[in-house]
Amino acid sequence: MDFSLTKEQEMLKKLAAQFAEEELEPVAAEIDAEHRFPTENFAKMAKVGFTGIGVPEEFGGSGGGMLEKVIAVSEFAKKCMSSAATLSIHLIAPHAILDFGTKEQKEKYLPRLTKGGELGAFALTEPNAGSDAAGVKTVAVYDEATDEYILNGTKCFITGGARAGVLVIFAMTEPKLGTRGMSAFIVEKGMPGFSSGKIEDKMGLAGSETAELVFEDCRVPAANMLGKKNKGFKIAMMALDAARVGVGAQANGVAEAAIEMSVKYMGERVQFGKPIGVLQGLQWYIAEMATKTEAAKALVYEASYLADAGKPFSKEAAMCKLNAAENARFVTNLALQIHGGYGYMKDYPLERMYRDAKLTEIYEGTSEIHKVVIARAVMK
Ligand code: COS
Repeated sequence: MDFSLTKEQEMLKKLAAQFAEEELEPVAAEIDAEHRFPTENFAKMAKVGFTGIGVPEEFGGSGGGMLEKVIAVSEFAKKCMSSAATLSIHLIAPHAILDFGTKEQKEKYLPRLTKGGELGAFALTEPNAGSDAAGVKTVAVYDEATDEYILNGTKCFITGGARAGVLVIFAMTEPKLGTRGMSAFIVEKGMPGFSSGKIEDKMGLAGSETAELVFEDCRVPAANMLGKKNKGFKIAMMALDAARVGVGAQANGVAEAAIEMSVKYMGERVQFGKPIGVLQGLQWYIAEMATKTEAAKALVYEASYLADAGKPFSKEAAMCKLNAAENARFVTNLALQIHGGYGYMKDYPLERMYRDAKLTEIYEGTSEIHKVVIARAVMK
């Protein structure tokens, strides 16, 4: 497998790195401290075309595929994990609409989510349906008189949910059928009966916003069903496969940045009359951090390659996310250790990166769920 980037991908990498340095890094600490979603940065991402990655130009997108998403998200994560997560999670909705939507749905919603600058959200999780995604209790009942579905239920932990203009949400259309009774819907902000509730106060990724969503007799036109009736669970799983590669990219970006910071610090910090970089114990930390991160990147690239080639990649998505997330926690922890007391202080970005990295082991499927997915694929 050849993972070398094309000229266009190299240009994208450079553009994303520059954007991250000029627009994201300057506010990264502030949005973390203030738990503020940087609306202005999302608008800039849309202007440059990042919010349309993976969507063809005819729908307002910037083209490209999974690898382009990985490149941009990784570069963002080096400077601001909250912004990388915002982009990565935003892209789930337009990609699901592109993959499963009708021509009308694509024409109506994709331009809004790409160059239009509206945030997208993906709402599957509920208070009692986290790892057990089939436990969704939100129901959608068809009203023949109006050709609408009436949605009732509550979603939780939805990234960008309170701000999103267009959301892909999941509800049971035939609850007794379990995974075969779930359907996907495109819901718009402002639809009567749809509101947002509690905004979560999180340990990390504080510059991305996590909301509860409430559906009370929310009427959604039947034309907004995404994909076929009762086929929503597969849409959710396939969207999550792609999303997990995005989390792998976030994890690798933060790990790469932590290594770079550690190497720099080891050259500058003098103890016992010498830079601490001469200490072999710390050099071994760097060797391990770098080796594991290269391996994690290779797995993310492999999953991207398979996805872009139209081949199955569920197992590889789970593997790359599991591995990259564990590595991001491992690397940010050691980087913080190398920085000693300074690493623990808010003056340095490492304590934020450490808190942010932790979430990659939890969201878009916990590490334990990925082991379930991987074991099922390997042992089938
Ligand atoms: N792609 C396509 N189809 C898939 C799939 C995938 N990645 N994973 C499962 N399916 C299909 C199965 O083939 C099966 O199809 P049939 O009904 O035709 O047999 C159906 O979906 C049900 O699959 P399964 O029996 O494996 O479902 P489970 O209830 O056992 O759940 C796990 C599987 C645990 C993997 C799933 O619930 C999961 O991923 N949970 C984590 C959810 C998550 O990541 N949440 C994060 C937040 S999202 S806001």
